Amino acid sequence: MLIRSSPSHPIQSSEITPEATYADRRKFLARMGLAAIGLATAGCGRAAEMPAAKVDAGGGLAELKLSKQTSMAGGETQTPFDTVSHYNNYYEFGTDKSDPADNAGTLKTRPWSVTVEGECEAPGVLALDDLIKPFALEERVYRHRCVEAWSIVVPWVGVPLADVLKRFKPTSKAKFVAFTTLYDPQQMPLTRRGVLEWPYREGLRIDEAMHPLAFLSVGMYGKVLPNQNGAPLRLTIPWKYGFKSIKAIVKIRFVEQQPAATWNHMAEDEYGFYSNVNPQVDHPRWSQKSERRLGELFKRPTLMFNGYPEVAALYAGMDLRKNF
Ligand SMILES: Nc1nc2c(c(=O)[nH]1)N[C@H]1C(S)=C(S)[C@@H](COP(=O)(O)O)O[C@H]1N2
Ligand SMILES: [Mo]
Repeated sequence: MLIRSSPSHPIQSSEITPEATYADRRKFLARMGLAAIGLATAGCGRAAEMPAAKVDAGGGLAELKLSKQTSMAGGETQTPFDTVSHYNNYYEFGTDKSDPADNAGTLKTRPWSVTVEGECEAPGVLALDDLIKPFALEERVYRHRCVEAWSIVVPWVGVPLADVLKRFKPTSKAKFVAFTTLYDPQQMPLTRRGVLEWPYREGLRIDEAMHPLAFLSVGMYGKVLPNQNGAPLRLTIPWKYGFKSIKAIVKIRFVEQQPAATWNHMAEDEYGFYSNVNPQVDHPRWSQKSERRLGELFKRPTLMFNGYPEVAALYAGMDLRKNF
């Protein structure tokens, strides 16, 4: 997911295909103008400080107690923890794959609170602990595929997104759910370079968000998430390209209209709102037919919905070539 951040930050080389080198530079610069406005007004989205969460009581990489473990990656070999925690996309902490592991230590993940608002009967600002505690933590081994055509298999720890969302009693007007990452230039100094529109935003249609596979992760490999993987709370949507799985969530908003999502908003011709993994729809600049599992030499064919056909019913009647 490499992009041209400014004339002084040329495209950086990477072993995989860059996710977003903008073909239309003028369009991109216009977008950066919008990003500058975002910078000026940022900070408002930050939730108030709440008591410390206890999911990571040991501090750092504490062990998590699991209620159940489910392999949902067809028994495929898990990618080593070291790979998953040192090959990341998290542009708030730099655009090289090794940057987040090097730089995300400045993110303060405790205390942490999440604001839930919009079209729901029970909005609120909850400490992470209060948001997650009512539910038994489970482990889900999921395939995870980046739009850049690399993939990993990860044992995530967390709770079904639907369980968490239902507590807030979304109304019939809640057609979509919008998610926002923390935006704090003190903790994320590299965001001052621009690169993306901050805060990072993503969205799901409500039925996608309520699908049993949609997951909110607080850990991986039995431990609390490393900062670079989205601590303390991130989405894990296994049938969609990785950029839908937003990290460091501070706000969840139920909305009536399709919300803006960062990559889709910056380059809608390259990153659709739905972004279901679909080997039949190439990215305008590279094929999506195959992918490289990190650590493996040869590419493998990419599977429709990333190998999760149970989500197909969500898209019945939709043209998935247009709604890519
Ligand atoms: N806030 C935020 N969330 C983000 C990103 C980001 O840059 N910022 N990158 C996305 C992309 S492109 C991918 S592929 C996944 C990577 O998750 P991982 O580093 O845990 O593998 O995070 C997604 N979530
Ligand atoms: Mo990605």
